[in-house]
Amino acid sequence: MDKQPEDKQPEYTQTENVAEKPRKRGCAGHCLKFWWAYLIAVIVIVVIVVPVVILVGVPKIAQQKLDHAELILDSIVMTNARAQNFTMSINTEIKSDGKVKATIEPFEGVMYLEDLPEHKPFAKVHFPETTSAKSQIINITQFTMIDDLDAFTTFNTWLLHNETFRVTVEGDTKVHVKGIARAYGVTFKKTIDMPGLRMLDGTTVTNTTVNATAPKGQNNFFGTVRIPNYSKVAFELGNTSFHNYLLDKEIGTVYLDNLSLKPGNDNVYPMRATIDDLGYVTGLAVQKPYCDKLNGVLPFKLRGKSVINHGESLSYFADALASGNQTVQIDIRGTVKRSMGFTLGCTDE
Ligand SMILES: *[C@@H]1O[C@H](CO)[C@@H](O)[C@H](O)[C@H]1NC(C)=O
Ligand SMILES: *[C@@H]1O[C@H](CO)[C@@H](O)[C@H](O)[C@H]1NC(C)=O
Ligand SMILES: *[C@@H]1O[C@H](CO)[C@@H](O)[C@H](O)[C@H]1NC(C)=O
Ligand SMILES: *[C@@H]1O[C@H](CO)[C@@H](O)[C@H](O)[C@H]1NC(C)=O
Ligand SMILES: *[C@@H]1O[C@H](CO)[C@@H](O)[C@H](O)[C@H]1NC(C)=O
Ligand SMILES: *[C@@H]1O[C@H](CO)[C@@H](O)[C@H](O)[C@H]1NC(C)=O
Ligand SMILES: *[C@@H]1O[C@H](CO)[C@@H](O)[C@H](O)[C@H]1NC(C)=O
Ligand SMILES: *[C@@H]1O[C@H](CO)[C@@H](O)[C@H](O)[C@H]1NC(C)=O
Ligand SMILES: CC(=O)N[C@H]1CO[C@H](CO)[C@@H](O)[C@@H]1O
Repeated sequence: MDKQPEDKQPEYTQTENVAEKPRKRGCAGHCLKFWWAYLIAVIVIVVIVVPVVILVGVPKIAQQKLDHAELILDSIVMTNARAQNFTMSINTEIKSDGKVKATIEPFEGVMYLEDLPEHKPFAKVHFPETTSAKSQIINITQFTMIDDLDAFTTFNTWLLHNETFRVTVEGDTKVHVKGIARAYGVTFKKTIDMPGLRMLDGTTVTNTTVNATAPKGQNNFFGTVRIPNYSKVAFELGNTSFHNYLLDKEIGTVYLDNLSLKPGNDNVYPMRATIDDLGYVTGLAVQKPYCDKLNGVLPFKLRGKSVINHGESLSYFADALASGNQTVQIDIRGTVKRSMGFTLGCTDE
């Protein structure tokens, strides 16, 4: 077996040594003689190879190009929040290498939390027709039904709790490659890293006043709340209330009316609260270490209680807000001083 190629090689070299002209002449004669063989070869290429490329190669490339494209989330805005539906605006950018000219048919994509194994969709997004341009901005505003309340509540909970989390957008569509009449089925699947609200960390309550003469059950504590939003999601919650704790004891309810949160630091709302036992609060403020080391500042905790928007209870926000506590430091000594004009000291003094 080894010898055969060695034997053949000189033969081949010989034919190569023959001058170019005779070879051409040979070909002309040969081509004329075997024109039918060439015709068959061309037909075979057209009938078999081209369809194979079109049916197998192009769709593979189309899917690959789509897989390599990048989906960038600019913002999500949730408005008109109702118990079972809301309006979602989702602004995205799709980036690709732009090398294949193609259009992608409009399609419906589902959104789910990548890191939960069930991959239960919490929303559907209607993508318009897109192209394979290098960069394109896709801003979608759509009415959105909440088909799976549990999944949507879990999404809101993750959004509230996490620093970042992953959301996947997935849908089947068809791609039209320029110059080919056929449309190819492809899957659009992109996972994006979404910054979350970090449990509203950094929330501050300032400008606080207390009304010690307000009757029981009425608002007796007021202030200004500033809530940072580290996420890219803006949402309208509505009239919200929170359980208010001081050292594990529930002391009353905090209300933030017409609350909506947009990305950034600019979420400033008047706060009102009904504190059932003001004596407990001031009593603690005059005890060590609060009265000395902490200058009369007390750690209050807030946990979501209800979210009412245009008369409808939004459980998907309320349950998310109820799933964790946010601690806020409130200057009780300053509050009393501002409202009543005297300074709380330490009981020991
Ligand atoms: C959206 O929700 C509201 C309130 O729950 C309801 O009245 C309305 O019919 C819903 N819209 C659609 C299109 O389902
Ligand atoms: C899409 O939304 C972005 C903000 O996310 C905005 O800057 C841009 O102007 C919008 N483009 C269109 C075409 O609406
Ligand atoms: C996001 O937060 C939820 C609720 O606290 C937690 O169960 C989940 O593991 C977090 N996911 C990530 C990716 O951090
Ligand atoms: C302080 O609170 C009062 C009501 O208690 C409000 O009228 C005022 O605008 C607040 N000031 C700031 C700077 O938030
Ligand atoms: C405190 O509450 C009482 C009863 O609601 C009210 O009459 C009074 O004006 C309030 N005081 C202040 C300073 O707001
Ligand atoms: C919130 O804090 C209160 C009081 O300390 C505690 O009873 C409750 O279990 C906490 N809830 C969560 C979800 O952490
Ligand atoms: C809340 O918004 C509604 C209109 O959306 C308005 O009528 C109402 O006065 C607002 N309430 C507060 C406390 O800002
Ligand atoms: C919040 O409550 C006030 C008073 O009841 C009401 O006027 C307002 O419309 C409510 N806001 C929303 C967003 O439902
Ligand atoms: C997108 C955006 O504005 N994010 C902001 C959310 O809030 C935090 C804290 O206030 C800011 O640092 C982010 O820049």
